[in-house]
Amino acid sequence: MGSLKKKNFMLICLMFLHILVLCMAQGQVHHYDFVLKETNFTKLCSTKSMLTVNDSFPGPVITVRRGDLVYFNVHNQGKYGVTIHWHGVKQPRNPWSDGPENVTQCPIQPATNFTQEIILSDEEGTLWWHAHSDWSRATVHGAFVILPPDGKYPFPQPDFEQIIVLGTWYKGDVMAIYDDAVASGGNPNISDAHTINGFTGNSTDCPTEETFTMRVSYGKTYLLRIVNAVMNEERFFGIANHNLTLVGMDGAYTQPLITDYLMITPGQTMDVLFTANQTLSQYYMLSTAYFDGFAEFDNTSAKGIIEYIGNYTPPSTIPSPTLPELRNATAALNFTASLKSLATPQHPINVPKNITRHIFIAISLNVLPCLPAGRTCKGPPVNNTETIISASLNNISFSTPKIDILEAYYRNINNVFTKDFPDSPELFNFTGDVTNISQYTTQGTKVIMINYGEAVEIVLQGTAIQSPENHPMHLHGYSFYVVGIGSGNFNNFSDPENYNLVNPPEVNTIGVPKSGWVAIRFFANNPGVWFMHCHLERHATWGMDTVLIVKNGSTPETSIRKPPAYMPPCPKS
Ligand SMILES: *[C@@H]1O[C@H](CO)[C@@H](O)[C@H](O)[C@H]1NC(C)=O
Ligand SMILES: *[C@@H]1O[C@H](CO)[C@@H](O)[C@H](O)[C@H]1NC(C)=O
Ligand SMILES: *[C@@H]1O[C@H](CO)[C@@H](O)[C@H](O)[C@H]1NC(C)=O
Ligand SMILES: *[C@@H]1O[C@H](CO)[C@@H](O)[C@H](O)[C@H]1NC(C)=O
Ligand SMILES: *[C@@H]1O[C@H](CO)[C@@H](O)[C@H](O)[C@H]1NC(C)=O
Ligand SMILES: *[C@@H]1O[C@H](CO)[C@@H](O)[C@H](O)[C@H]1NC(C)=O
Ligand SMILES: *[C@@H]1O[C@H](CO)[C@@H](O)[C@H](O)[C@H]1NC(C)=O
Ligand SMILES: *[C@@H]1O[C@H](CO)[C@@H](O)[C@H](O)[C@H]1NC(C)=O
Ligand SMILES: *[C@@H]1O[C@H](CO)[C@@H](O)[C@H](O)[C@H]1NC(C)=O
Ligand SMILES: *[C@@H]1O[C@H](CO)[C@@H](O)[C@H](O)[C@H]1NC(C)=O
Ligand SMILES: *[C@@H]1O[C@H](CO)[C@@H](O)[C@H](O)[C@H]1NC(C)=O
Ligand SMILES: *[C@@H]1O[C@H](CO)[C@@H](O)[C@H](O)[C@H]1NC(C)=O
Ligand SMILES: [Cu+2]
Repeated sequence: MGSLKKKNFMLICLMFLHILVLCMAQGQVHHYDFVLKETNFTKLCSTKSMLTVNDSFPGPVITVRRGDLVYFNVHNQGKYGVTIHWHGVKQPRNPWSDGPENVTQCPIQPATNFTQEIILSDEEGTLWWHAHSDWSRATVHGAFVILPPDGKYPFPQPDFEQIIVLGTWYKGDVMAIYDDAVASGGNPNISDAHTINGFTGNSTDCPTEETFTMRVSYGKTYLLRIVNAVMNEERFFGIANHNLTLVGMDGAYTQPLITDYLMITPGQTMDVLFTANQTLSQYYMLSTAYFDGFAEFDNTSAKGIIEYIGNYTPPSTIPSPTLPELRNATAALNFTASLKSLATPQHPINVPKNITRHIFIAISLNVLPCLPAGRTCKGPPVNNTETIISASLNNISFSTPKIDILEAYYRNINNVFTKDFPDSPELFNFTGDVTNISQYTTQGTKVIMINYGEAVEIVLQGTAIQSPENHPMHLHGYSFYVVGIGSGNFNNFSDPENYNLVNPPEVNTIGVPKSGWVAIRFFANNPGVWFMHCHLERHATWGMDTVLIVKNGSTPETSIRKPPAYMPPCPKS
């Protein structure tokens, strides 16, 4: 699993408002090689070739400690250009290694390699890595575990740990599904199954398929490190007859939350304890879809088995947990609204209280005209006119450029992006009757410019245009505090009065409730070019994305680092 060179290094501290923001770290240096290549896999009794890292699905687990420095040399032995993103790693001053295609780098072309430098700062818990180009992340992803430096958790020490990666399985070639959807302008084909650690579980269609099984000893406590790598639906998750205690999320600790189900969105990670103290037997671990929109979706569940070690007759029917019904937005919001950060002196939080930059972003599904003339499009017809499906933030559907925005920003290359993403949308009754609001959107590569050190609040407002639904919004380069969440339209007067500024959860991805809103806050203390997007892959493809450029501060320590000697080349403009 890669060589480990022990070498101490120091991360420079960034001071802002007398608060240590990106903390001093003294860690080890690790080197790993990732080999991207096509590998044959057989699941659901059908074989396909797919892109993997080192032949594995899910990919290799990387385990390091808080404050370590990790070099990944990504060798592309596949058929097309790819990039890799280190999801939830803040990468202080180092957007060069963040990964999103044509935002911070051009693709790593076949037969080339790119070494990414991953700078861990205050992240502790579970994160993950995944491809960040087209839909390649369906098969290219894995867990990234960041242990406490001294091995001590701020909760009772578990006896064992288990990684749980929730994934999506397509019998077909994911790249072909993506290409077809882009060509037709319609909904992409839905997936065929959901996986737990790569297992689809057996079914009547394919009884030979194996089910993920976790053997447990009576009386022991287990830490599950859950990664939601699913492509297009949020998930409910639970274990029959066992409560779960959420203790961490997105690489930060939470106030312990005892629950019988989780609602975890694509892009989120959750660290959960459970104690094996029930009658010796087998119990299902279950992940079901949570999907509250109008589109067709893959409603298959993924089952794993918790199997007690010992002498007993296996049950004739393995008990399943009772999870909320697939469309239960109330149950989803209840879980998300219950999240709190740990906020102790050992694990402090730093919530901005005096906001200097207010941004309001309306999130919509939309359509665009079916062009050029003569094209056949499979978007929803509007006034009997064919359309292609689109999506937007503040009514701008993000157009991905052909040269990365970071390069264009750093080297002052014109005509790649514009700096005019609006701080607020045109007003309408976002979650009310939208029949008179045009479903058509505009397109552009518009970014949000933010001054270094600004105390930022972004209100993310879901809308009812085309299909009101939950949107897991993810921000690169930062984690943020979710200070408020609710249904309906955000009220600028009454809602801030109910903000949680005491122990709001600190995350990198948050599900904006169906026809609802969330308010997030962070200090703009990490200069760089940072992608922000919905982590439902179809929505990101349709343009539910934008970029935050946090400008340099006044010193070298508050400015973007120099680029590495080698970056994957972009086409000549
Ligand atoms: C991936 O495979 C390469 C070559 O087979 C190997 O050198 C490397 O250590 C592997 N990386 C991981 C993370 O397992
Ligand atoms: C992968 O499977 C295809 C059939 O789906 C087969 O033609 C090919 O030879 C296989 N490749 C390897 C390396 O096994
Ligand atoms: C990796 O890429 C660099 C820069 O293009 C090149 O010099 C080097 O030979 C490559 N190494 C491997 C192992 O492919
Ligand atoms: C799946 O496997 C379980 C045992 O692990 C068995 O009880 C069940 O009958 C199998 N289901 C199907 C549809 O093959
Ligand atoms: C789960 O927690 C609830 C509420 O705290 C409690 O009523 C219930 O008995 C617990 N169930 C188990 C199996 O521990
Ligand atoms: C099982 O463990 C949980 C978590 O520690 C605890 O709340 C519950 O009371 C225990 N149940 C039994 C039957 O011991
Ligand atoms: C949705 O979940 C809530 C809270 O868990 C529950 O009270 C309600 O009955 C559920 N609604 C449906 C339609 O299942
Ligand atoms: C979630 O639902 C439980 C049980 O109905 C309730 O006690 C709790 O207040 C709700 N929490 C939130 C944040 O809505
Ligand atoms: C809030 O920030 C503004 C702008 O930096 C500053 O002028 C003001 O004094 C601050 N207010 C408080 C209460 O800190
Ligand atoms: C649909 O047609 C009606 C009647 O001609 C018109 O008023 C409306 O603006 C059209 N809507 C769109 C979105 O083009
Ligand atoms: C990103 O840019 C490359 C050229 O570097 C281009 O081939 C590719 O299509 C672009 N990706 C997207 C999603 O537009
Ligand atoms: C917005 O729409 C909702 C739902 O139809 C309605 O209850 C509310 O009164 C509307 N708000 C305004 C300001 O029109
Ligand atoms: Cu979305």
